[in-house]
Amino acid sequence: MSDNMVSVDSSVSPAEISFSDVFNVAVPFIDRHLDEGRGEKIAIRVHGGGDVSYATLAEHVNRAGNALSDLGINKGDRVLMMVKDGAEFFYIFWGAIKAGILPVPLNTLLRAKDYAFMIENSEASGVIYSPEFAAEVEPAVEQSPHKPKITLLTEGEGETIAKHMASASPDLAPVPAKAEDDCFWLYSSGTTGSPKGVVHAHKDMVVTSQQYAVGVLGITEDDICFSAAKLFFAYGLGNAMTFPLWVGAQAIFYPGPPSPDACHEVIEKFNPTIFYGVPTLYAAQLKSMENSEPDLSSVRVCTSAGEALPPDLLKRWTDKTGIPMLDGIGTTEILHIFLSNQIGKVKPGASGLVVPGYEGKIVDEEGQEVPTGETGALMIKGNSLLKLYWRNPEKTAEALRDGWMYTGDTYYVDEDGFFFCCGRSDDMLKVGGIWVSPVEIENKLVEHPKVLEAAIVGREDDEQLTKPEAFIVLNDAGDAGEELEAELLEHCKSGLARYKYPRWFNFVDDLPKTATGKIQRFKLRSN
Ligand code: 3UK
Repeated sequence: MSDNMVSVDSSVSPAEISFSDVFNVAVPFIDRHLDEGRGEKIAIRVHGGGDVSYATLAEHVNRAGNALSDLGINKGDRVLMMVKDGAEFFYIFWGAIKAGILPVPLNTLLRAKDYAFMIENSEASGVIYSPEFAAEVEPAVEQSPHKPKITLLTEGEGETIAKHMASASPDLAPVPAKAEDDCFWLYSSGTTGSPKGVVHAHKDMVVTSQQYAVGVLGITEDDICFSAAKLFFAYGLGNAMTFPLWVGAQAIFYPGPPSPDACHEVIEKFNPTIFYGVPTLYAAQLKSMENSEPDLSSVRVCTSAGEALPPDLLKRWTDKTGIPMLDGIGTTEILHIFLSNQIGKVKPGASGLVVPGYEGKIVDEEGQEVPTGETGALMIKGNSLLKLYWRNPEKTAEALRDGWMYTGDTYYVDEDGFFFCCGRSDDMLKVGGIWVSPVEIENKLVEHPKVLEAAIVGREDDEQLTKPEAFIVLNDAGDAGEELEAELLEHCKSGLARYKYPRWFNFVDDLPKTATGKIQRFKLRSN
């Protein structure tokens, strides 16, 4: 095989994927489309913005890669991206990879404190951010003891990557790499402790695209992809970037918050064929459709991930729209979905079957596989697992066990091979598909002068979707009441990412604890 090639043998199931010895993944995802005659085809359409062809995409990727190198960013360096959905995200992400630099897309809903940690932890050489996020990114760069070589806006006034790209060369040879080499990072959070840098290799995006997008969704170059989940989530990154680029399809972007009405407007305007959402959004879309009748007929399939899809929500969605919805579970560490329902093979309440190419098993505390129908820890094997958590050998060893990934999810598998989710084995919550650590909200609450202790647990709302509930011990029980609730709500919202606040408050006399003083959150859960 010549350099930078990947070959897929689909005559066998699961398809066999092999890589050339020299392999930079930017070539098959970006440059290949020019060789295959897609230069004029529109790759990216942005609501309220323009269209970008595959030829323009390839040129801007080269310019971005050159601009980063010209600015003194070296091979292997990390560049943090707090970048909104749109073409610039593609340019920076792929330009970095083509130049051998590691892009690290970050959740754009985070706060300065979170970014300061990530700048320091990754020892980032560069920080590139959309103007919309300046208020959190700029103080983070100030606060961090580690100073990136460059801090650049994507566009607008002042020093921007766009200006550097304009004067950079439009030609860039891919930096030689290997399929197993570090390619990009994402950050993942845990119950306690700080977020962990998840290191992915060049091959991983090929594996997820081929195994899930082609294997399960049957994606082709005629598809048009629209993901309500943003590009900085592993879910969105696959949905709207790697999957369409893998087959030469088209992606649609809406740069703002994905409200139900905004999603409906985008679907009516751009006619996507695949829509990727999360249960919380689907529930809100159904609510909005009580008063409106959006035309969703372009969509041939929608996917649900990030949190479990309640069977009732699935039923109401299919009754109302007739569009098949596939629940599937993925993780940042495995990069995308590894258990999924399939078109024509859906069991309500199940996360689905193992995606061909992965292996799944349920084990007990000793690591022994349990019989069908019994609950245990979900373990996954496959070719897109993280290489390691950056500078965290303990967590890496906990997660990767003899080539299997310990997901932290509790599951059972039925006689037909469908996997059913029974919750997390830690106290982490998924709220609207996004990680929420109970400890982080608890710590914030305890910062309030009237709060002595706090515990956060997940509680299902009337749509069976998990939201945070607070149990609070006050210094002075007499302060309890609606006024204090409002104050604590504001306190959380002002210091934490916007989605990390309790939806219910309970003032209690004490919290259940172990002999060693650890809060027993499971005793507070009502479901
Ligand atoms: C939970 C689910 C039940 C589960 C993700 C699609 O969510 C993604 O990645 P994260 O790292 O979170 C992973 C955790 O989220 N989860 C995700 N999907 C489901 N639980 N049913 C589901 N369908 O606890 C898992 O361990 O944020 C989703 C594709 C790529 C992803 N990274």
